[in-house]
Amino acid sequence: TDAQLISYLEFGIHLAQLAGPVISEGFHKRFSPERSALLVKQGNTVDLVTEWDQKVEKMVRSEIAGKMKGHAFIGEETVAGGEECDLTDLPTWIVDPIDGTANFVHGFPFVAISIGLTINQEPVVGVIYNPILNQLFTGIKGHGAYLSKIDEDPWKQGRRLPLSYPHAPPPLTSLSMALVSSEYGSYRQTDVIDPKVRSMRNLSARDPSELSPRRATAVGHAHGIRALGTAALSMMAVAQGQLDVYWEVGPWEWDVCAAIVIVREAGGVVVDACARETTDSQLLMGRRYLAVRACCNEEGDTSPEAVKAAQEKIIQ
Ligand code: LIP
Repeated sequence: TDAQLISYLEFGIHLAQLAGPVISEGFHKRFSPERSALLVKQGNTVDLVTEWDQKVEKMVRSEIAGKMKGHAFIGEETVAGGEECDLTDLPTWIVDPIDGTANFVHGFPFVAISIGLTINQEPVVGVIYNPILNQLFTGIKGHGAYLSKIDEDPWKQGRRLPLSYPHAPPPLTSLSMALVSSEYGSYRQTDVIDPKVRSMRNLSARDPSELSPRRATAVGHAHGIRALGTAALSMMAVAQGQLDVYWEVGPWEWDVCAAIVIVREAGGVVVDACARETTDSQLLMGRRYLAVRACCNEEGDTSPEAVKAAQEKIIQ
């Protein structure tokens, strides 16, 4: 029921309130003498895990086990530790304790805990909290998405997403006006990186056939490409209307579960980046994501042409 979903969102905010101070403490202590203990795993030299990722996940997981009987849990560090975590129809908390771990290690302040809830394998509640910038993003399926501070009531004191400054951004009918975000990710084999580089080239390079102004506005290159280092917060930039498009192949369900709810509740779309037809469960577990901001066209929806254009530019 709606009341139940609201109580799950409140519980998600409670988890963010517990985790926030621990993440902040780690972030600010990272140059202290104990910093040598910061990295706990470096099998893949760019897929970083710190003692704070593990500490936060342990804390959140035991709080869920204690207070949400019968619910399941999927967490980045739990899976990394070798536990089987299949997605079932049970209410399932899908958590990345620190999304943007490389940012955390380097002191780039885009780090967040991402807490999603699925019911019947469908993302229904999302809570994303960046404790460094004190930004709390929340969403419930069918009830809108909000940006607030951690100690505020999202509905009474928060701002509904997408933000408008004070006017909504214009419709996004092609990529030629878009600010696009993507990532190289943590798999750096050339056969993974090369197609991403080609997609970025397609998005940014100016083709001689695009020199005529008429054609340039139809299919031209994007205004710019950004890489924030966190799937969750990149998608929150899309939800706010600050970025037009986010796409990435490679993130996991804990990076995007909460963000899928929030982007959609902010009027945007999240679909398979390779244009496959998917159920929500296949999308969530599929590791290929394309999010496009709301654009308030005549129908009030994100234009299907913009989504199609993005998919065509990106697919290799
Ligand atoms: C990271 C993502 C990032 C992606 C990395 C990684 P982590 O999550 O948010 O966008 O490019 O591959 O998955 O490891 O910082 O939790």
